[in-house]
Amino acid sequence: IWHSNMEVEQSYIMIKPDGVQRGLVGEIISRFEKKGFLLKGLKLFQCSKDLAQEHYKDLKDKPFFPTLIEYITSGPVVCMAWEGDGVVASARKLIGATNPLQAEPGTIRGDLAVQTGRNVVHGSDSPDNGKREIALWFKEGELCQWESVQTPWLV
Ligand code: FUP
Repeated sequence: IWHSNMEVEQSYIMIKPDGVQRGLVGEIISRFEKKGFLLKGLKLFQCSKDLAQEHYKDLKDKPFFPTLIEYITSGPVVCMAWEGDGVVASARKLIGATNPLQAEPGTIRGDLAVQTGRNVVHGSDSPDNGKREIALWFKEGELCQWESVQTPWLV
């Protein structure tokens, strides 16, 4: 199966400061690895208020927006670009509902989190937002073009 890289779906997945500080980085990354998506970008990163505000711009009128920005900028986050057919919707299933108390057991939030405002991980909500967020959080040259040797088993 051939497809140009531009057409392959990508999701921006981010381990939020609570996930980093609680030592959940390996646990969270491994769920996406085991599922079989392809890791194209990865970094530990302290983000600015401006970047956090741009990332969450659709929520800027919500009452929780200032708290959300404070939370996301409170410490380093792990930025990831994951690739694969259907990765955006699948990652959201792996992540679980926004409110961790409503997230199913077996999902990241269902297993590892309690509060909406401390829900350990972000995942893009559409392929277009995946593109937008990856462009926002990664500079040119930070993403790697590679193919996993597992790929023939997984597609
Ligand atoms: P999600 O796509 O699951 O990350 O959820 P949203 O885009 O709706 O919300 C983004 C973030 O805003 C959530 F991860 C946590 C925060 N939030 C609150 O703090 N309170 C709310 O009532 C809703 C969202």
